[in-house]
Amino acid sequence: MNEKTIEIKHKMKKVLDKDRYQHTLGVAYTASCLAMRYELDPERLFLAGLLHDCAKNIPNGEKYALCKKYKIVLNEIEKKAPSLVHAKLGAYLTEHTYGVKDPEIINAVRNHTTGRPGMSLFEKIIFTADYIELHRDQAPNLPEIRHMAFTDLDDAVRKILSDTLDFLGSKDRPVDPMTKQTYDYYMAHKH
Ligand code: DGI
Ligand code: FE
Ligand code: FE
Repeated sequence: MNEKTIEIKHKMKKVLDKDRYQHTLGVAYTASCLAMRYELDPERLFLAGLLHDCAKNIPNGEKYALCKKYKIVLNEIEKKAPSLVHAKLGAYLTEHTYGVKDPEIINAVRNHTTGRPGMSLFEKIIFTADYIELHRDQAPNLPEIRHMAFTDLDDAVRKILSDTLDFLGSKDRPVDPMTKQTYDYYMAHKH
């Protein structure tokens, strides 16, 4: 691993709590395995996995203050649901605080929570690795989705989105329009 990756790993250990850091390592290793499967650069995916939740442990009030300071535009749902904000804020910090200029990495961090229609392979790997890594144990259908991730990544993305929409519905949480648009896109683009 190159110096930059090791430096970012040390920084994430400092800014994340214990469980979040373990999840982060899980995403990094899972994303690098998926990169091997789909013939992308495993270390680049490892670095994206390390950074994907870099803004997660910032207190909610501070998250919103930082978005204002950095002129990050939030939609109406993001303004009300703090759990969504770490994605866009994390993309900004990836570039400007952690100095990672690789646009694929920045994009993958930005879109890792809601996905987006027409994700790149790189983005789909981070989106999926976040959901299936080893420390995840609450989501339904994990064995099936873990298998799909290595056989048909788009099927995995579809199942993650439909299970996420079911989960949000069951909790009466507002759905980000991007989550719904991503779901509609992948349902309309089956192979
Ligand atoms: O940051 P992680 O916990 O690793 O995972 P994540 O970035 O996928 O964030 C998951 C959280 O985001 C989870 O609490 C569900 C929530 N979420 C995902 N899509 C939506 C959403 N919350 C709302 N309100 N609306 C969404 O569309
Ligand atoms: Fe996240
Ligand atoms: Fe995550």
